Amino acid sequence: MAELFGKETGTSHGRGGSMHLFSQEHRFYGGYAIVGQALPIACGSGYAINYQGTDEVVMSIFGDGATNIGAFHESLNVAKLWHLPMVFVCVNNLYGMGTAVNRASAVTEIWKKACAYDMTGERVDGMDVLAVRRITDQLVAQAREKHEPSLLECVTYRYRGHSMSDPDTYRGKDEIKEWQTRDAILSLGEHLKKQKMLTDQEIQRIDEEVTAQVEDAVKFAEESPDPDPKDLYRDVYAGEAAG
Ligand SMILES: Cc1ncc(C[n+]2csc(CCOP(=O)(O)OP(=O)(O)O)c2C)c(N)n1
Ligand SMILES: [Mg+2]
Repeated sequence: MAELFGKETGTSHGRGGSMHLFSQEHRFYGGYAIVGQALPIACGSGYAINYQGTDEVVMSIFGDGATNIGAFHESLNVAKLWHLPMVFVCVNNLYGMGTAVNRASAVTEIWKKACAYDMTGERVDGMDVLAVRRITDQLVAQAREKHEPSLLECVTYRYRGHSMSDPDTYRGKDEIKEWQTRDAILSLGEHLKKQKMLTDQEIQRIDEEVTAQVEDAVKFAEESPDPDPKDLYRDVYAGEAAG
C-alpha cells in the first residue's frame, strides 16, 4: 500500500508505484507498465532456475490483453524449447481495458494458444477457487518434475473499470450483476458452509480481520514519509549524457 502511495516505506521506496510493484523478499518479480512485458522477464527467471539446478517454479500471471502481444508468443516458444519450469497463468476477465476479448483476439479461448507451441493448455473456472488450486497443483508439479511449461486460462470477471481513467461504459450493468452472483470469495464461503467447515460468524470474523488488515496498511501508508528529494538520483543508473 505504501508503494502505491509513493512512500519511502514502500517495497521500492515509492519509486515503482502501481505500475512497478516489486518485492524480492516475497519473490514477486514485478508488475510492468507495458502489457506483456513481464513474460520474457519471467522466462529469464525460469532459465535461471534450470541453470542453477533448483526445484523452483515460475508463475507468470497476466491478463487476456497480453496474449495478443508478440512477447507472449516469443515467451511461450522459448519456454517450451528450453524446458523452462513455468506456468503461464492468464486471468481472462473478458476485457482488455474497454475492449472485449472477441474484438481483440482471433482466438477467444486463450488456452488454445498453447497448442501453437505444443504446450499443455488448460481452461478453468476462475470463480472456483478450489478448481483453480487443483489444476495449478497439477501444472506446478508438471513444471517441477518434467520441466514442461504450460498455459492456464482462468475465466473470471472484473466488476470495476480497468483503472481510475476507465469510465466503464462498454458493458451493461446486468452483465456485471450476473457475474457478481458467482463471486469467487462468496462462492468459496458458501461451499465451506455446506461442508460444515465454517459458520456465518466465522466468515464474518475473517471478513473483519481482513478489513482491519487493509485499513492498517492504508494507515501505515498515509502516515509514512514521502521520499526525500535529495534521494531523487539515488537509484538512477545512467549518468548525464556526455557532451
Ligand atoms: C504494449 C501496451 N499497449 C497498450 C497499453 C495500454 N494498456 C494498459 S492496460 C491495457 C489492457 C490490458 O488488458 P488486460 O491485461 O486484459 O487487463 P485488464 O483490463 O483486464 O485489467 C492496455 C491496452 C500498454 N500499457 N502497453
Ligand atoms: Mg483483461
